[in-house]
Amino acid sequence: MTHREDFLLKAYELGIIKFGRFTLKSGIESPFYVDLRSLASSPQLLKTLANNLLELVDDREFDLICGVPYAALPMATAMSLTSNIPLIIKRKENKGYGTKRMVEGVYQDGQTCLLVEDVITSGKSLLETIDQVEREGLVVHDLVVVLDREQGGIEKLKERGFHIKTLFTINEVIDILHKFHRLTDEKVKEIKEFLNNPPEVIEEKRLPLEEKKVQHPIGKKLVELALKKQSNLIASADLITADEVLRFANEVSDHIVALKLHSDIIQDFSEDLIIKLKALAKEKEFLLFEDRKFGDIGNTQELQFKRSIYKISDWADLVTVHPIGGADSLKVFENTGVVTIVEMSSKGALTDDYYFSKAVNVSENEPNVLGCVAQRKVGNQLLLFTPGVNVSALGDSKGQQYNTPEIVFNNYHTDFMIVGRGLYKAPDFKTAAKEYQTLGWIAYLQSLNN
Ligand code: 5BU
Repeated sequence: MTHREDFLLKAYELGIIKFGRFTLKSGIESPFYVDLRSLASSPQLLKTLANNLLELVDDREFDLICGVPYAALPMATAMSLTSNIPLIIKRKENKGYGTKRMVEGVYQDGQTCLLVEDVITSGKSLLETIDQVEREGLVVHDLVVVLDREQGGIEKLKERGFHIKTLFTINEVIDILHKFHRLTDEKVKEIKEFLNNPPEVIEEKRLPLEEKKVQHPIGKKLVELALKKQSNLIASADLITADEVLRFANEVSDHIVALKLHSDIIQDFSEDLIIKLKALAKEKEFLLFEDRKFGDIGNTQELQFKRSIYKISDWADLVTVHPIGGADSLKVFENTGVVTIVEMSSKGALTDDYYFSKAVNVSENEPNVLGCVAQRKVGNQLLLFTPGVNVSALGDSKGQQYNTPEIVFNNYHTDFMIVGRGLYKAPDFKTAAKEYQTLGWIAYLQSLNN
């Protein structure tokens, strides 16, 4: 018996793989179920496993080892103890209390880290994990995985340039268990059939804009404009004088579906500016979007919306609102389309998973909410707006984090990208807007086929 076989049989005794009928997270019925968490119950096996995993990457260099809870956490800890490479921990979920970071431990921007995972299936969740780890400023090149369920994950990660090694494939595990009479011929046949023809996971597909379930008239208008202009670009005119805003708006107007303002940063804001912007918006067909980020009780929001010197209710087609004040606070915006902020783009934002899911829920049930701002998928009921898009920077020194149009359309299934400095810091506003328009539209079309 080889060392590998010996290890596997002992691990099998611990219960790392069970046979029967199991409904997986994806809804698929599987004839086996893998759970490597029990490996931690045998210190000897865990040590052997740690050594085996380290051997897979002994030609590689990295500063940190990152364990992904729960199963891989003791493995990564054991690897760290053996190799003296410091450990960091990727949170499973940020539940809404305690620290806001997704990765815990001592680390610095730019450090490289080896990611340790228990099982890889399609690779999708591992890619999400990598994304979250890299968002904390770490660099991932290397991954080790204990078990490959052989459903395309390895290929997907290799294609993206990752150096990924696995200890066992599921077929190998089945063969070893068969060889040592832990599985009958019949069971092996059933499992192999399942492995050779894995049932397809039916994911909620990204719907093209025209098929999104948008009821709100402003939402419909926005979709109509996007299709007509072939643009999903919203320009953020974060400029501080009326002249600058107007010049910018004029130059980008052919390429955008909406102009987003922070009216309270415009030092000489006046009714005249609004009259001119409204005329331009009408002529060039775009909407006016006030990024006011209301965040109060309904009554105060109503006053801010209607009675402030900016008279937002007179001109804004769309406004942003933090749904933090609860569903009723969203009802005061009359016919203006409400875009809730369910997640922010900045580093360390407190809009974690817990807040996000509750905020999406409130948004989906409020008829005057047509969409939301987030950095991840929200489903097909809401239009998704994503800021933090820039093709030539990763972020700024004040916490902003950037993604490319490819990422936001393909990975987050966003509907509209919001670009500020990528446009108004460009030497030529019009050329920049045209470029972002093209990049955004191509990425959107690509994302429909993914
Ligand atoms: P930038 O220059 O592209 O970083 O500007 C982004 C704009 O989007 C800016 O007006 C922000 O206030 C706005 N924004 C954001 O960046 N991130 C968020 O999560 C939200 C709004 Br909500």
